[in-house]
Amino acid sequence: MQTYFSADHALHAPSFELHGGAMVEPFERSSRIDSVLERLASRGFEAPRAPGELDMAPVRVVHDAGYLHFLETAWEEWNRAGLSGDVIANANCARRMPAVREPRRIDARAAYYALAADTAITRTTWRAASSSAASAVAAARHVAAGGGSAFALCRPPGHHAAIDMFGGYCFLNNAAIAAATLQLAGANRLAIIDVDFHHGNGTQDIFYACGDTLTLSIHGHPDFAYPYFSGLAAETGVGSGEGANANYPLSAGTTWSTWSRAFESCLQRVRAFGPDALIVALGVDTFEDDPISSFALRSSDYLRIGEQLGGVAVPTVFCMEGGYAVDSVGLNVVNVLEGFLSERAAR
Ligand code: OKP
Ligand code: ZN
Repeated sequence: MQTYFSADHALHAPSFELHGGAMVEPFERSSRIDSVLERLASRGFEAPRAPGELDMAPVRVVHDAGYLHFLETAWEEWNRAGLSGDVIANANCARRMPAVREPRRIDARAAYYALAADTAITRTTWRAASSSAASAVAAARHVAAGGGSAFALCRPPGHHAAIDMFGGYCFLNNAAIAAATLQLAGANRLAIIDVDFHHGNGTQDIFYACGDTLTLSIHGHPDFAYPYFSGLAAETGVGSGEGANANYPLSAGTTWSTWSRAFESCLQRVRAFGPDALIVALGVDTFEDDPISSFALRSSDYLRIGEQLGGVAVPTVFCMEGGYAVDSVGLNVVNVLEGFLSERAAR
């Protein structure tokens, strides 16, 4: 399977993350990617290809224009305003505060566009985020051209990024941008399965009113899991998107026996929907040793995930999302890809 990957991911390296009221080393760090690259190489995968410049056309389909302008210019403006650190929101639009217009001050605009204070924008974050999205575009084009499957080794991740919000370590919604790329190349119906431990709130937001794109997410219940305010099973879509979103919120401690039942239900929905292509938001923070999550999948379970995805038999784009147990991220991700390829080869 062809991997698309940009070394520019390393340009996103904030110096700390606010976690439990303390400043800690960010969990979303560049060594996560090294773990995947090493494992891809040692298991004989094709050498990753660099994606080249990001084509903004599919990005503009997914995200709000004002939001994109903010992402590109936020750090410069923050710096010009004399603010000394990186861009971090210290306010948000909360209950009964009508966010009727984009404010002018850069600190207020950060508050307007942020969904959480867990995500910093540094001087070079835009370059990293756009290179991540470029990998998603390249992988989607590979599949649109008949490649069968491709892996976008995206960093920073994307699934929390909404139409006009960043947070949860995400800036551009790579999986949604892959979907838009496939649609611009002629695909009509798409399915996105999000297996990351956290609810894919951004992807849900982007396609919530869209009946052509089925969005499915298996994740920790918002009672205990980030992002806390979305991901219930009652969220099923609106308007012509009604019925094209499904959430599977599961308990802390979930192991394969429960997780795999939810996954089987997702796969049935995908088959019934009959998409032209499938996009997998591939987070492996469901792993038992993940430092910020609380499911209990084992490394061998990821082989099964891949095999079952391979059984769907539609062109498939994998987009890397979370997974913070750095020593095991590569093994778990590559297990999914190997399981997928072995099932595809058997057909
Ligand atoms: C991104 B992805 C404070 C809690 C914030 C954010 C988790 C984002 C996960 N440290 N945690 O879905 O893997
Ligand atoms: Zn996650």
